Amino acid sequence: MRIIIPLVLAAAMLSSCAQAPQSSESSPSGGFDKYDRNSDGYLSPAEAAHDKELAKRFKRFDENHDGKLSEKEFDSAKADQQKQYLADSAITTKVKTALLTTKGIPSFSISVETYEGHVQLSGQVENREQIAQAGKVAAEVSGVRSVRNDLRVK
Ligand SMILES: [Ca+2]
Ligand SMILES: [Ca+2]
Repeated sequence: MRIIIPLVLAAAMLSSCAQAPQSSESSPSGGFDKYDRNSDGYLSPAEAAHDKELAKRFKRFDENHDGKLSEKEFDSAKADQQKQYLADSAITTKVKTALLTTKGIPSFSISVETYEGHVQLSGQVENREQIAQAGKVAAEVSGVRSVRNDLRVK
């Protein structure tokens, strides 16, 4: 019994460790300590580099231009990332709805992805007219900045 209990504990710890990255990614802000590897209270460009979204926002959110992100600057960058993610999700939903409510488009065969307002359509449809029409419908949705139409005829 003495052996079994620590094993169960170890298994529980392992499974909670495995879940940790997932839960921290879904939180809108926070996780600063995870990024601040040398624990100096700031993020250097190198520390931010492994997170593509954070690296992209580094300069814009370094408000005092000291070449590093404070926790407050980091929180602003993460909040902006979350805002962008929600805006993109809303656009994806609107495009899907527009496709669904347009007659003659096999909307269930079309997958929609949005990144910073740029929409990508992919999947297989029956003919070239459907490809053109789906692209047109997507482009007309508000908030869409561009459409990459990767639809193919079956
Ligand atoms: Ca640091
Ligand atoms: Ca700064």
